[in-house]
Amino acid sequence: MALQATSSFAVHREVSLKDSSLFGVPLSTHLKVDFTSRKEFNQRGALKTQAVATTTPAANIASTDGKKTLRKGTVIITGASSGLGLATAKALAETGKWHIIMACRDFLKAERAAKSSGISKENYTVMHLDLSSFDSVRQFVGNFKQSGRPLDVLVCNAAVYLPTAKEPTFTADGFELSVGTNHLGHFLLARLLLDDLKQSDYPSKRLIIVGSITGNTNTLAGNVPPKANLGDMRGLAGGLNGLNSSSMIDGGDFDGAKAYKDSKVCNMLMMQEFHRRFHEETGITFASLYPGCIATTGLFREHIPLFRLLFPPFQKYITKGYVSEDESGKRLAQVVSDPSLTKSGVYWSWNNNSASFENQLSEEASDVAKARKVWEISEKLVRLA
Ligand code: NDP
Ligand code: PMR
Repeated sequence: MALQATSSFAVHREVSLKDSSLFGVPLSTHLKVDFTSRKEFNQRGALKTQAVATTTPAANIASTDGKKTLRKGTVIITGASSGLGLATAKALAETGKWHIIMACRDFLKAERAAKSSGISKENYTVMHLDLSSFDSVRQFVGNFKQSGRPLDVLVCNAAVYLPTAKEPTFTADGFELSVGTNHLGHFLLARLLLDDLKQSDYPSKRLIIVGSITGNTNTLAGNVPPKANLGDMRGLAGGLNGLNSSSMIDGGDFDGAKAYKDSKVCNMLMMQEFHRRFHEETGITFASLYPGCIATTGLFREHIPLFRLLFPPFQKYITKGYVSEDESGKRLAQVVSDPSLTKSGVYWSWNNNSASFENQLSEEASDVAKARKVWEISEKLVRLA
């Protein structure tokens, strides 16, 4: 078998919702391969790899009439098998101007998702990436590099959210799963692909890390307990392994919802630290965003059924923070390709008329010293330092 909002509710003061509960939930609580490593499955199901040599095309290609046209951009989107990532892949594919590398942990799910979204074959390639394993991240990067494709935009989008977990679970390398996947996996990926982005001759090269309102305590949503708080990062420095260190960044007891929000703070801090370290030298645009509350996605798969039933109408009719998957995909697609969104170091949000604006991050999510510290500790954890 050959396999080839937003927040019109944003408030700039602390709101205590410690004792609230909602919906009975206590609030405190792969390979279409046109690249390098051409992978096929042999009859026994094992992967074979053949090298296929390709050259990097220049950004501007002279057409037959002598006019220069822009080549297709290449964008890697992690977690493009559902939700925001898939909707973004669809929106970009529809323009005909992008080739999307769907970097996903489940090849068949991604292929099916691409097909059922109507993304045409020539516009995407599914490549295997499991962010909860550093080996997988390195293998993905190796495969991508061998493909000979340029890298114009990288979108760090994939995430897990484990709000009902009583005990922590861990990545292949022994880090608490939410921070290990959402932050550390993406941190390693982005660091390993930075040179490829740097080498791109595309008019605007970008590294986008998806953030969220719930990691920002300068908003009402960010004040729903448990609140994000990295503390002095003793748990992160200890390796988040739950053995000789806490599984939580701040050293506290495990709380899945907080671990997710903390991971989003790390995502937003890392976008800014990349900007400070590399924007001037490389010309890469670093950006984050809150796409709106996409209450119907797979992100909430681990939540209790009642929450999944009531969360969409609650966001639609009460907070009015709800956004459809299609609309969120258009928003992220803008951050990927809109010529007016080239400013670096920005956290984008959209108002109720779906107009983008530069949003303000919370004090912690914009703390320069914390960003440096998260960077330095994370470098050690992913074994880059
Ligand atoms: P989904 O669950 O629909 O999408 C998450 C994606 O991440 C899936 O494709 C999933 O793969 C993938 N993923 C999870 N773990 C891994 C892993 N170990 N390796 C590779 N891929 C993995 O959720 P959303 O679309 O809602 O979330 C996308 C982003 O949007 C996240 O960063 C989230 O924090 C952010 N966000 C979401 C909001 C919302 O309201 N939904 C609001 C604000 C931000 P698989 O399909 O195999 O499970
Ligand atoms: Mg929240 C003011 C508006 C607002 C917005 C825009 C969101 C977004 N939420 C808001 C308000 C509230 N929420 C209020 C007032 C409550 C308490 C009644 C509330 C509760 C709540 C819960 C229990 N909200 C949640 C949860 C989740 O489990 C979600 C979460 O925190 O995931 C980490 C969530 C979210 N609310 C949002 C958004 C965007 C989320 C989910 C996702 C995310 O940050 O990725």
